[in-house]
Amino acid sequence: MSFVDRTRPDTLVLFDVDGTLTPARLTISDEMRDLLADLRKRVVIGFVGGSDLSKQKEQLGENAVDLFDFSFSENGLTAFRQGEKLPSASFIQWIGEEEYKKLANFILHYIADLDLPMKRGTFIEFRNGMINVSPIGRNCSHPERNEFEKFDKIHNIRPKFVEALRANFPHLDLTYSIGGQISFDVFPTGWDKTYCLRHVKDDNFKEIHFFGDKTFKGGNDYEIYTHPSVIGHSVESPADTIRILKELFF
Ligand code: M1P
Repeated sequence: MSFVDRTRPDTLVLFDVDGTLTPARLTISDEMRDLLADLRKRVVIGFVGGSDLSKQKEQLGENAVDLFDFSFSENGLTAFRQGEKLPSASFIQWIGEEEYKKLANFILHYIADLDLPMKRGTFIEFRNGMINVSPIGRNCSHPERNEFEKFDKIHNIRPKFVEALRANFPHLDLTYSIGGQISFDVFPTGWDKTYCLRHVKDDNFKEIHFFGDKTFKGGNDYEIYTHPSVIGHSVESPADTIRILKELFF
């Protein structure tokens, strides 16, 4: 299916989710939803986030996949084009059970030895295309996640954890990406947000725009933001995204 109903059918605009379309882990505003619906009359739109689809639906709405032409969860390891699921690759198949077991055991031991003000549950979230590691545990409350983020800024819990993983698993070609507030993603090198670009190749877009807030080196938007085929836009907040969209496309 092509995009001939758009005024600019050969332009694709991709958005990061947290900090770009919504505040971190919170829901999309009516203003942003309406603007995207208008934008979709002009160009082709998609989202690409590190989170899995269930979290993205909490933020963008249960019908997230229908509101966008392309939906990319886990950097595009789970992907939809106009509501239809595209083929995906699997982290566990890539790494193998034996290596994964060693990695998971190391992570859980490391967290057991961490002295944090609080710990909750779900320290490793096993996803299709990556694992997500959270020292405090993913099922902490919203105030607890804000508190952990502040604590981490002072004590560098996550950067030190990532260093320990790099030192102990040098033979695994893994990337560790601190994209949110309480966790980091672990995936094979190359399975960053540029992974999603392979799903849009056959559409031969003349322009691909990307909006993200973590566009600095080390941020989880950096690779796609600096990709040679992509026009990158660095934003500070969803309000900033709205401002730039209005300037560029309306
Ligand atoms: O989208 C950015 C990140 O959002 C969440 O991070 P956190 O829970 O730490 O704020 C996670 O879903 C993470 O995988 C994702 O990269």
